[in-house]
Amino acid sequence: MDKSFLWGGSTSAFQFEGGGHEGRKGKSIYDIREEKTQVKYSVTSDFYHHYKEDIALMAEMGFSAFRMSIAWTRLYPTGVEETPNFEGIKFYQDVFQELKKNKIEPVVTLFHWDMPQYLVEKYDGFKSREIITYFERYAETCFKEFGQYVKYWLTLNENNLAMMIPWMYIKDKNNYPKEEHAQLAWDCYYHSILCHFKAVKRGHELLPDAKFGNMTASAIAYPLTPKPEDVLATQKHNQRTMWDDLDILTSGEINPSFKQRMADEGVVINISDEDRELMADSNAKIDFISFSYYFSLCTQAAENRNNSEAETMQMLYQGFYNPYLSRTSFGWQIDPLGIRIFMNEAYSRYHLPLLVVENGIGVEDEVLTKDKRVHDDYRIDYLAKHIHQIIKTVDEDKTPVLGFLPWGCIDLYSASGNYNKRYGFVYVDFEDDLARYKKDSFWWYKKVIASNGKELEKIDSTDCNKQS
Ligand code: BGP
Repeated sequence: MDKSFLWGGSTSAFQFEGGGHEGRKGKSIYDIREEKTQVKYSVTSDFYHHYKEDIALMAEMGFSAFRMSIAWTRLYPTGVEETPNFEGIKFYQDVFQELKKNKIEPVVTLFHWDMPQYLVEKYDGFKSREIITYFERYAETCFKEFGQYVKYWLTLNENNLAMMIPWMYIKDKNNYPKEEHAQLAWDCYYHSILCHFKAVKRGHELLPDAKFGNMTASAIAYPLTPKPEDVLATQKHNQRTMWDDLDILTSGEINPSFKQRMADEGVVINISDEDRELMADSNAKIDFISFSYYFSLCTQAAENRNNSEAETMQMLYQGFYNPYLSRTSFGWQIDPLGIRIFMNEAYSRYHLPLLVVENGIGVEDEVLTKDKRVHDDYRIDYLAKHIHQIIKTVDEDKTPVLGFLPWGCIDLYSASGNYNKRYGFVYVDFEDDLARYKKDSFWWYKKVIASNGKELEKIDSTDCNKQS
């Protein structure tokens, strides 16, 4: 493994940052959710007030990179202001300076789902083309204000899902008749990718030395059986869920099968000459592919299905369980080889380096012992197996991988399980003043990083006691 490999962890603003009522931050869709559900998105792990302590913990583990997102509403409280909010800029500059001081490279996502609520109310988020101007203004501010600190930028988190769950960023899909949902999905997705292209183009113009990537949710599907119909169904599934989006982002064009799918669904595509020009612009092309990977799944052709119904995994993938794999308590299949299979296929398709920006095992009700320890062997086991396959991808398959930034390195709010579902190397006590405690995996990951991935074996927890 190259010495420049980035070791670290990953978070997002709406799940980790908190400080929701401070620094003149505006409301995002999650702040509205807080009003309805009492889930404290305005607090979460409170990185806003704990960032120095958290960065020190990252530095202690040996992180060379940290992925975080900017809250759009911290810079533009409603999204439409002419000038950015100085307090918001100052907060992120302080964070980036602290990271630099600790020799940690920030990897920054521009949009991790926290759409300004004002833009939802006024324009229905990405449903409207108007949003592109505001997103471009916001992205440009980020590049100008933070460009001196940030080399790696990601545009939109898991944007291939925008086609599958477009209602994430709009007020209510039920405001549209069912027969318009396919068009709605396309409108939201199309405007979001125009935001992506605009940001990458402007970013390359303003910051010629920086690198720009997308963020793909990868969940590679295997055929449930070797029946050719199942293999074809799987190929189409992967095309629809992952490659269609990456084809557009890398080539600047919608591939013919995607166009056909939209025509079949009655979707009308209006792509202006200006849009075409933007998407084809070499400055608007990504430099690397970043992705999340948690599990794989199996698919099967409809005609081969008997009684067994497909299950919904991670809220949206319709799939079958693989009889050769075990699962997490949340039903996510544990498949370390899957990350290697995904990366090799993505590289052979697009010839771009890969960056792992999410991976890990989410666990409910983790036990904090009386002496404030968490014996998370399951996490060490899960991550060790995935890192082992990433190393093989680089060393044996010769697929370039820039780094490994597992999800929720310090406990944060889950997107699907509130704060009961934890991923971190550091335990955050949400019940007791948000105190931070090092889990066994903290010491293990520190060794992994120090050995550049060579020492993956589990460490004895008595060892952890000695080191604390
Ligand atoms: C990804 C999201 C993250 C994170 C992660 C884990 O899809 O980008 O924001 O939430 O999944 O999912 P969960 O929190 O549901 O366990």
